[in-house]
Amino acid sequence: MPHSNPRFISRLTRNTLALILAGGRGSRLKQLTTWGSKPAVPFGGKFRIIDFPLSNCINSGIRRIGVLTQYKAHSLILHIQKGWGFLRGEFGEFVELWPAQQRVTENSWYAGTADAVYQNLDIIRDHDPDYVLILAGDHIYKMDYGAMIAFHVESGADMTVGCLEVETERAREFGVMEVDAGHRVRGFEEKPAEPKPIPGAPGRCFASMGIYVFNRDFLFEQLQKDADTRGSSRDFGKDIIPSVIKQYRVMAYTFRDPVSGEQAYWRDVGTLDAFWEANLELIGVTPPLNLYDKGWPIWTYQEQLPPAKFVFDDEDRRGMAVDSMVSGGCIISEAKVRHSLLFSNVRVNSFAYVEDSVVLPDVDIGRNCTIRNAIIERYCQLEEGTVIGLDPEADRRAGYQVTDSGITLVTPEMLGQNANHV
Ligand code: ADQ
Ligand code: ADP
Repeated sequence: MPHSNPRFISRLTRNTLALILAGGRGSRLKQLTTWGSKPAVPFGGKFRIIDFPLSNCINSGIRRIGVLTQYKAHSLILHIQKGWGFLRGEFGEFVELWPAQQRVTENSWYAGTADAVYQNLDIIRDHDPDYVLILAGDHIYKMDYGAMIAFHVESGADMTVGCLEVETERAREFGVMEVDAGHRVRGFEEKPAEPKPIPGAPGRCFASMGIYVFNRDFLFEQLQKDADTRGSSRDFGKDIIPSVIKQYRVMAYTFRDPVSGEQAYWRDVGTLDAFWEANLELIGVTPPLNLYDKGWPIWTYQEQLPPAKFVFDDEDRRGMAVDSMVSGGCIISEAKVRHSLLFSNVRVNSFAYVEDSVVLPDVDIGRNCTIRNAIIERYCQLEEGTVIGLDPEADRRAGYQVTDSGITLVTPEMLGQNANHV
């Protein structure tokens, strides 16, 4: 089978152009996206969410990548300019930023995801790829796209949709597909009120991951057709997929862990609770997402920082972190950190206690602070003795955001502080 021939796959990935849709705000992340889009939100100590699809492309051998930006793209643009410029132009490799162009009419902004791609059609045409891989910039997962593109080609598809099995209760957040025994998509509903379960698997649905492989010409035709359709919201999930499945060959590729064959790790960290949980999950002894896997490195941009430092005077006043991840530039000085993830350049000062918390970069936690079940946004300066996460009502009175499950978000604005938001 050509499928199992790695040369065959590398030929496919080399002729693929990846487009990462990085324009969404992700408003459910509340104040975490006040200053930037969801793909730019920090994750896992030293990464940003977009580093995952970008690294997946590089690791899959896809080295022609356009990042489509829109909403508050400044920090995303800086991150990509600083960190992702290492590809070799002379080999035809690139990561390019394609900002919202407003090219179609003077005053129309991107409507939906399909419009974002449509507005860049002439750039895509110039690159002349065989396949276009459309990705979301806001999911955390490690996936070899080569296998999906090979599946697409071997099954003779016009378009292939990446999918996962999810529980019916969660399926309302996704595009839900009906798939026949030959993996062909027979039905598709975007965010249905009553998701159709998988036959023979009650309680489970096929959910679209929002990632697609298109044959180039088919993509061009369908985007043009959609652009000419009055009333279309110009969205792959809402408009394009439901309209093409009847006439064309649209296949479903199920994303599985390549080793175990089981459901693979995939997270849409779209809410504060999901963000908190997905970050803290990384700490475990056998985390569902292994960032230490040399076979699938996650690349990022990070400034050079000194090592994390733990300062103590004597046994009772030790600076320590246990069951935690602590990034470069952190100093834990006579303070205790338990089951927490500290991003870069966090200071935890004497007698402070941090537990079950996610602390974003450049935060200063003052002496005698107690922080639990919290997300502390970048640049917060917590004054001496601040208490967070012990009493949700007190947190709300203090102006913090508390989720229904009791995670407290604190941002510099809530503390009356100005921050440098880059
Ligand atoms: P959603 O995630 O709700 O559903 P959407 O909000 O359109 O879809 O975002 C998809 C991706 O595109 C995100 O990465 C977002 O940042 C980006 N994006 C959105 N509009 C953009 C624009 N105009 N320009 C650039 N980027 C843009 C989608 C599918 C569902 C599927 C889920 C899986 O529609 O069918 O189940 O993804 O999460
Ligand atoms: P989520 O559903 O993850 O909470 P949103 O509701 O913010 O995310 O996003 C829904 C859609 O609206 C996305 O396609 C996103 O790109 C778009 N969107 C949200 N806010 C803005 C904005 N300020 N400017 C442009 N597009 C936006």
